[in-house]
Amino acid sequence: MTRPRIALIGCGFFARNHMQAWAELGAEVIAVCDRDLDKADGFARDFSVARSYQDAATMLAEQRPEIVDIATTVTSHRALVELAAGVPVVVCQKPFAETLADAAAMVAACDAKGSMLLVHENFRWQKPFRLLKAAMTEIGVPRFLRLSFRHGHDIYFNQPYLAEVADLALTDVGLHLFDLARFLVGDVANVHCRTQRLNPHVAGRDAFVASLGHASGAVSSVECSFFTQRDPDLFPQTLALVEGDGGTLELTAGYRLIRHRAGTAPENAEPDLPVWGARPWHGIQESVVAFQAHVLDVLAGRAEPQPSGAHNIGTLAVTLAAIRSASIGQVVAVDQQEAGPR
Ligand code: NAD
Ligand code: 89Y
Repeated sequence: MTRPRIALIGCGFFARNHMQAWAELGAEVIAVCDRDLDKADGFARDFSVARSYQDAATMLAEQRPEIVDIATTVTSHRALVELAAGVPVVVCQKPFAETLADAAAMVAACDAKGSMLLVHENFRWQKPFRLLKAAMTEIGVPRFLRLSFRHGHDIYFNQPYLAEVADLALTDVGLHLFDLARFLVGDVANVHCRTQRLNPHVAGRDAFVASLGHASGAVSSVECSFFTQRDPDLFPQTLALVEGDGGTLELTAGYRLIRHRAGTAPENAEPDLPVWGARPWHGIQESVVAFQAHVLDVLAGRAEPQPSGAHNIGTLAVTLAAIRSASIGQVVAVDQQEAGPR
């Protein structure tokens, strides 16, 4: 089979992981683009890419890729996804959109042109969560989920723009956690959320605690903090506990998957360190490889998008409901029409 032609838009901090993962998978990035041409030229040099561009429209018209990998920040997503519609597979980084209207427009644009749209939602592709999801067949119907992402890692060093985001915790990692909750337990009907602003050096609310009511009647407790002082620091691990009718599973610090059953030893769920990776980011980097392998499967017709843009509208709806709940101090219903398919 010939190697699919991939074009990447946005040559910033996180896109380096995309590029390394495409290389590890033997996939060919034929062109890269950044509105800052020096960055695009730098990527082309570092990753031996034939062409670099400053303008995404020109790149797409000249290169006719089969996959467009959009690795820019959220404000550019709608225009770039609408531009890319018509390419067989379009991948957009998270946060997918700032509003449900933008997200719906992106899904509609891709549907109209026959493109498959995925959101680069890699937390569900992390090894601990792949294992946890598989193990859930052992515990019956899930009734309670706890997810906890709490650390003090200096995320602002690589991603300085995060220091200016008003609802930082909810829109940067909260949406990953809400996607995990939907992946593990199913649709969310309503949410109650409290936010905190803890780090005096950042502008936004950098911690939250949310209680999710699932359509099934299950309940999730989801929390995130970017200002937790502990040594060793847990970044970027998400701790989890799932209780089902027939048993309990837990992901604990140090990437251990525990089956709370007599005589069962913990399973090592630590992601491999990619040859190009670095600790502690391997927890995320390995999932980029897993997610992008899935994108290749989608292009080849071997898999359905996980998650699709349409599914991610529902995750955005939960995130926006959590922001509203925190601002009004009440439980907020997640409109099921806006919540999209599972
Ligand atoms: P960044 O600012 O370092 O890089 C973004 C790049 O996109 C910049 O170089 C910018 O010039 C370029 N760009 C913006 N608009 C463009 C346009 N219209 N055309 C061409 N280039 C354009 O940002 P980053 O830290 O790499 O983050 C990118 C996205 O990745 C963010 O949305 C962030 O939330 C996400 N991210 C995801 C994960 C994850 O685990 N999934 C981790 C980190 C970051
Ligand atoms: O942007 C965030 C993400 O998606 O994963 C971790 C991160 O890089 C910093 O919080």
